[in-house]
Parts: sequence; structure tokens; C-alpha cells
Amino acid sequence: MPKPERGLTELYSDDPERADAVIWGRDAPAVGRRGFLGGAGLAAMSAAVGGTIAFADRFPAGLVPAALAQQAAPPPAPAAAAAAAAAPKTLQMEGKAALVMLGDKPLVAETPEHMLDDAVTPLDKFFIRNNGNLPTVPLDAKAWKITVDGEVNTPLALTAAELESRFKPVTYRMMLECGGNGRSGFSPQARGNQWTNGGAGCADWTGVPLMEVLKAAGLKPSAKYTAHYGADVHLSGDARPTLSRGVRIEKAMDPHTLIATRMNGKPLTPIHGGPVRLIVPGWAGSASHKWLTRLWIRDKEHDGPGMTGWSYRTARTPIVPGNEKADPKNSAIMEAMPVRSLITNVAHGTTLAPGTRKLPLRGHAWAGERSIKAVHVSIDYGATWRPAKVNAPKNKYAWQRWNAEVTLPSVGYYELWVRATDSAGTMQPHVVGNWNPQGYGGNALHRVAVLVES
Ligand SMILES: Nc1nc2c(c(=O)[nH]1)N[C@H]1C(S)=C(S)[C@@H](COP(=O)(O)O)O[C@H]1N2
Ligand SMILES: [Mo]
Repeated sequence: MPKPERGLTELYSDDPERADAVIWGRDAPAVGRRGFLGGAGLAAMSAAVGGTIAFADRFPAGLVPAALAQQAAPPPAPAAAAAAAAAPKTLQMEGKAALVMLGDKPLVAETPEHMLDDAVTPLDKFFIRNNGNLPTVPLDAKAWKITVDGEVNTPLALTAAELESRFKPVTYRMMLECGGNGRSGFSPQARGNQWTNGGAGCADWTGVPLMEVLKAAGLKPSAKYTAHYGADVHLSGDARPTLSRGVRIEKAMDPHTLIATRMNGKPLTPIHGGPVRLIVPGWAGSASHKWLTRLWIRDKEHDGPGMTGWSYRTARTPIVPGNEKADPKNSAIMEAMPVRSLITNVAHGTTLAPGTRKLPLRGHAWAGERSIKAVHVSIDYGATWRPAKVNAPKNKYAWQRWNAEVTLPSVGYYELWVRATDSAGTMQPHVVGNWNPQGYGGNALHRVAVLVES
């Protein structure tokens, strides 16, 4: 019996012959071995995923089962045993839940999809993405100072206290999502933190619209772009920014773009950029600068760290997958995030009790600047789809709750698939396309492996 290996996705990209041997058995004929699963192939695959594969006749040729693909959460037994050795580290931090650590220097941690079930992501479950170390300056909330300069008539220097007394704070429920969310879906593997889908959360953000502050400063006609600076410390210890992104002035003037001081009704915590951060909803999270100290208004697209080369940039025209040396002239800075949906009530790797037939499914869906037109679920590898009920968002940039129910006809291994379609008709792909060296825009549909016990 072939021993299940972790990271078959990688194995497929590195050594497809060997991957096929693992999946299909060593004696699989060279021709036609990728037909539908039958005979020895089905037996080997079923053993690898821990149970008879329901709807095996619909299993697409060459698909790596979700149970074996690299995932943050453990696959069902017995594949779990093989994965245990290389199990991802769990975050242990006061005030934070057991998030999955993607890195410790800088600290990066994602939220397993099933921990994103709340309507509003609680502070303890919210993902963390740092590019450097936390600020060393005292985090005195009231005395925190930000400046606004560049293409403005009146440069401003404001304390957090002045910000809140001079301008009227508003509260919106809005997504914050890392530009690299979904990166682990790229093949060949793209550089960077291997996010599954958990580099995202939806919080109630309170702050002053950036628009009001820019109006007070008076934008010159030459004002085209913002440039953001914060107080965090470069990993080298040198006095240079860890990251400095910006956005087009139109986005800065969106009434939802906030200079935020509160998250879920509480003063912003240091780990999430407190006392003062930007929230640029629906766009790559790197634009939502934490520990904000300076807004520089520029007359052209900003070019700080995080905006050049292939950083936070996707390909304008397709490049050969795996071409790390692709010319960055063929790149564009990432702005709105693409459509995505999650199943949040069933954890990847769940074993369901014998007799389980009806299974309610729910989760969230969102789409950067757009809203969600439809969510569909499938339990037969996309051969048939059922529409879910989709709720309206609380406000623009909030995720949308969806609900559905599926009927599992038998015992065995299933994959629960969810796929959202945005208001422009763009649908999540089955596999990530538009490969780019640093892996942005990966929004393949979410697959959850479950086993109905016999
Ligand atoms: N000053 C500063 N702001 C930053 C970052 C950073 O490293 N330094 N990381 C950015 C990135 S890449 C993301 S995805 C979000 C993450 O915010 P969170 O850690 O509160 O979830 O913060 C953004 N703001
Ligand atoms: Mo990010």
C-alpha cells in the first residue's frame, strides 16, 4: 500500500512521475493512468485519504485530493499520522487564539478557515501579518502623532486625541485581507508565506475617514497617490521602513478608508497596529498601514518597499509559471482583492458520525470592491452544484454570510467545495491561475475534506 506523503502538490510539481506512482500505484500503466479512478488506483487513493471515495467516477484526472494537499489543518486519519511530523506550529500569544504560525521573524499567523465562523472576527482570532518588529517607541495612544505632508496646501501634525476631537469617527464592518491570501494554491510554489485562506478577517473598525483629514489639509491638483509610513522596526534594526505602500487618491477619498483607532469597539491593540492604523478595505492588506506615523501625498504612484519588483504586484499579461526572473515591467500593483468564499462550520479533516446524511454548510464570501452575486456548493468534485442562500453585507466591504445544505449519500471520503461569484460575474477558479513570482491573487475555491465513518 503506498504510504501517503505530505505535500503531494509539491511532489506533483517536482516529480510528477513519482507523484503518479504514489497515487496510482507503481504498476499503473504509463498511458491512460489518469483516467477516472478505478481498480488499483481507486483502492490506493482511498487508502491514502482514509476511506472509500464517494463520487469517485467524478474525480477529475490529476486532481490532488484535498486530504493530501498541503493544508494548515490536519488531514483525516490515517494521513494525519504522516502529516504530524511536519505539522505547522501553533501561535501561543496572550490575547490570541491558536492561530497557525506561518513565520516567527517577522511574526505571521493565519486563522484556520473553520475559526472564521463568527459574523465579526473576534480580536483573538484575527490573523497577524508583520513585515518587521513591533515599534519600540512608547505606544501612548493619546500622544501618538501622525503627519500629513507632500502635495497638500496645509501640512498637518495631529495627535490621536486631536484626530478624534477634530473629526467625526465612524464605524464600518470591513474586510482586511492579506494580498498573499491563498498563495499556497500556486503551482509551482510561489515565494512567501504559504497562506491557505486564513489571511483574512472581518472586523468592526472605528476611525476618522482619511478623506476628511485630506480635505482639512487641502489636496493640491497634483495629488495623485498616498505613501504610508509607520513606526515598526526593520528586521535589520536599521532606520528604514519595513514596508511603505500607498493608494490612488480616489481610494484614499473613499469614505470607507479610515484612520482607525478602534477594532471591534476596543482601542486598537499593538499587534494590530495600535494606537493608529489605516484601513483600506477590500484592497491588499499591505495598504492598511499599522502604527501609522506619516502620510505623504505624492504626485505619482508611490515606490516604497512593498511596491517595487514583484512585491504586491501581479502579472499584466500571463508569464510562464515558475519564471522567477520574469520582467517586473510586466507587473501592476495589487489593489482590490479577488472573490473568495470559505466553509466555516466544518473543519478540514473532520470525521462525521456514521449515518450522517444531511449536512448544513455555512460560511462567508467577499470580493474586494465588489459584492457577492452567488455562492454554490458541490460534494461531487464540481460535477453538480447547489446554490446557497447569500445574505446582504452589513455595509460595503463587509463579508456576506451564506448557508446551504448538502446530502451525503453514503459513507466514505468527500470533499465539500464552495465557490463564489462576484457582482461582475467573476467566479473563483478551481485551481489558481495567473502565476506570478510572489504569488498574489490566488483565489481557488475552498475544499474541505471530510470522512463519513462506516
Ligand atoms: N507598519 C506596518 N503596517 C502593515 C504591515 C507591516 O508589516 N508594517 N503589514 C501589512 C500587511 S502585509 C497586512 S496583510 C496587514 C495585516 O494586518 P493585521 O496584522 O492587523 O492583520 O497589515 C499591513 N500593515
Ligand atoms: Mo499582507
